Amino acid sequence: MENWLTKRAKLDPNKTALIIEHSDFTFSELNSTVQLCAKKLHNYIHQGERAALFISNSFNGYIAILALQQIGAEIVFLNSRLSSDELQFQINDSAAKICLVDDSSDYHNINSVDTNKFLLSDILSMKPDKSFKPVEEFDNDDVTSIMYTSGTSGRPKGVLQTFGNHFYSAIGTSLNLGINDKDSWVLTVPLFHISGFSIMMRSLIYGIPVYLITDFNEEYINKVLANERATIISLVPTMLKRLLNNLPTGKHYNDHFKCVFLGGGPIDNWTLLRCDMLNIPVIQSYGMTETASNVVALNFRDADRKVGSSGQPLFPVNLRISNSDSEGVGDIEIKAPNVAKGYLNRQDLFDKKTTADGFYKTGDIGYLDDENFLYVKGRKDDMIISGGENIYPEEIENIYSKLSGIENIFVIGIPNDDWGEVPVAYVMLADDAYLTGEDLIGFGREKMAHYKVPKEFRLVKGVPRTASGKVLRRKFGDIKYKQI
Ligand code: S0N
Ligand code: AMP
Ligand code: MG
Ligand code: MG
Repeated sequence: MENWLTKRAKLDPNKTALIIEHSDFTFSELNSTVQLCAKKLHNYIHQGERAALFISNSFNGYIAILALQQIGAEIVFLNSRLSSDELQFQINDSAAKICLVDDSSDYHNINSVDTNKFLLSDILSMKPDKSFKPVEEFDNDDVTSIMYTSGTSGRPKGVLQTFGNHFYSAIGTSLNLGINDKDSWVLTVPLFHISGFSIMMRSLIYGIPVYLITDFNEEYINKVLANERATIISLVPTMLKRLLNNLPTGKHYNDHFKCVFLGGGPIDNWTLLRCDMLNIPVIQSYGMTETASNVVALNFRDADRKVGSSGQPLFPVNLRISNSDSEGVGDIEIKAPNVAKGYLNRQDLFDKKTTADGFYKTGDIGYLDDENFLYVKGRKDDMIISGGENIYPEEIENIYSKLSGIENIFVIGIPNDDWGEVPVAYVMLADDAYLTGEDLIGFGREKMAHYKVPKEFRLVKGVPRTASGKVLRRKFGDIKYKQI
């Protein structure tokens, strides 16, 4: 396909592409700004090389992403909440040639990472490489973005997302939502997650404006939704609840507002009911980093009738339930052109998650009703979702087991009103050890993203196990413990 940005700038030069606070940019202006940035970046990074990005949802971050695509460099998206160790692993694993750092983000943790770092503001004041030419084509099979995701064993893996993945994802989404040229999308989910980056790609593919929100501030976002001509906003459940709790009484969103596009984790029926009472349409969706955003979503016709369902598989998506029990509940498997190419350096692990007939095994459990609507029931593994961020107990346990004084530690998720779930730890200390909760929290905050640090440490003598010794995390509710 022709380069999406230059193509869109030709098709809709004068249409608004990006709105950020009080400034807006047409596709033609966006294109010129991006091309200039690409010329400057081209002094350091070339086609086929990899650049890591440590950015917040800023204007410079947005431009840098698009500029790297113009160069034909692969973008390694770093989650800005990660610890230095976690960032260092991803920089090394991806062999990123440079790391671009946003001035407006809190770059404390990236500072101590050993890599070839550049502040975006410094790049922007550099001399352009006049010989630079943008890539002519975005090839369906070319990787454009890499996003790391954890798992039950080992270190996080870089998910390889191609232009084709993003294209089919955008097409499936628009066929479902019925996007037209009057639509616009509010981008407040992080750009470094597929929830956020996919909105940028949709903007180019559909030719619609993005309202870029730099910081998640519920009051400000409610004002944008009330006063601007914004039609869609992507949110995770935690964000939606915060918006509802800050909605001025009786205040509705603007007349053109179509829906909250909700994803990233399960939502409770009470919140959906509140939205219904407030006349805020919610379109639930289901998707993941490995499928370059949603693969299943509700539609406007059925949203009220199918409360609790994530919707039907999108047009390009083939979804099936395998190994189902007598109630039809089983493993959710997906075959679609938006399923990622694989895991960087760990194709073996991706292959293990792919069936012989080419379906991706999501690790999620659910069922399809008689009208093919999906109900997600949970996960096969013990993954915890806190505010849209995934936490793997095994990862936390591995880090803590290296702390002297800890004999054994197990992490589980417990329900939490704000975050959906939060991690708590069950700890067995060595005989002569003395560790306070503060020590344990302090250790965790150094080593891992703060959202992964258990909210509570519960001192126990042992944990429930099966006869064969397998830990029964689902029985932890019965254990007597002392909080430390
Ligand atoms: C909810 C958010 C905004 C909360 O962040 P906030 O309030 O801005 O935090 P900070 O001010 O930075 O920090 C304050 C304290 O809060 C801690 N903290 C931050 N986040 C979390 C968290 N998630 N859990 C627990 N604690 C958290 C900070 O650590 C800090 O504490 P201290 O001071 O102690 O450090 C933020 O978490 C957020 O942006 N969440 C959303 C993430 C997200 O987008 N996830 C989705 C990932 N999945 C996908 O992308 C696939 C699905 C998908 O594509 C999709 C998803 C949603 C909608 C649409 C789609 C789609 O298909 O298109
Ligand atoms: P990530 O790869 O970080 O985007 O996480 C994707 C995971 O979030 C999925 O595999 C599911 O476990 C979970 N998830 C996404 N959407 C939903 C949903 N609608 N209901 C329940 N869980 C969801
Ligand atoms: Mg904040
Ligand atoms: Mg996640």
